[in-house]
Order: sequence, then C-alpha cells, then structure tokens
Amino acid sequence: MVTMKILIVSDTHGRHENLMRVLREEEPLDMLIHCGDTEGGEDWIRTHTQCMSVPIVKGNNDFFSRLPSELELDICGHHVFITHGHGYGVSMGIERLEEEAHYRKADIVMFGHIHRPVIMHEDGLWMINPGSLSYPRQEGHRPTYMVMSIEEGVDPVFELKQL
Ligand SMILES: [Mn+2]
Repeated sequence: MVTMKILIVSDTHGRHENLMRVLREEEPLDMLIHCGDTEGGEDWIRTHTQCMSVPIVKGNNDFFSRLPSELELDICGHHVFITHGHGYGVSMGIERLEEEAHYRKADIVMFGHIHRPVIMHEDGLWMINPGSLSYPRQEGHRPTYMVMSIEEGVDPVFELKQL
C-alpha cells in the first residue's frame, strides 16, 4: 500500500519564514495543502516547495485572489473537503461546517481561519485545522502545522506539530 505524506498549513498571511523552516524539516512531501489566507503568498509558496501538488483555497483576506474558495479532492480513496471556513461561521462553532462536510460525503474536512489547531473525529468525519504558522491564537501562541499520513482503506494519521 502506498502511504502519502501530506503537509497541511494555514493562515500564513504573507509571512514565509516559519513555512520555510517547516519545509526544510518535512520535505520530501507528496502534497502541500494550504487552507487559506496566503495574502498573495501562493506563488511564493509554489516556487519554494518541491511538491508538485499544492492545493490552496482562498481565505477571507485573499480579496483579489483567483484561488478557488473550496476544493474537494480524492486522496488515496478518502474524500477531502478543503475550505477556509469563514463562510460556515467557524469562529462561532464548527457545526455548520460539519454538516456541509457530511452533505459532501467527505471523510476529512480541512479548514483554517480560527488560527487554532483542531483534530476531531466524529461520525466518521475528521475535522482538521492546522492552526496558523504566522499568527497563532491558541494558548502559548506557538506556530503550528499538521502532517497527515494517508493510505487507502485505513484511517489517516494526523500529527500536530509546533515550532
Ligand atoms: Mn487568517
């Protein structure tokens, strides 16, 4: 079975020093997923990673961006829904996002916006937020990111890491 190593980051807001450190630490990677609020950093990110596959969604601060608002990807037989999450009111709670993810038959939903890491598994759905590499808001304020190991027919493994 093939296992993919996927880096999940969010809310870099145009600052890339921490992302550089993470890439040096974690590459080689099969995919780099960014859950929004690059603030124009998407070209920089795409040219500074060895990853060929770099899905990025638009955040609430990506006003003039041509990035997609949401993505649905099939990765190793898992259905992954990626959104920044502000459109589902994730600052107030993740119920609406959870409902949408079930509606889309996702088994993994990834979001950003709240700048705090989340790993939850409920009713067959993984809800994942890597936190922010630039402006963390959780207690201790350490920049965080997530590494996902994923393969077909097996539950994915999520590792929350901090700088
Ligand atoms: Mn943000």
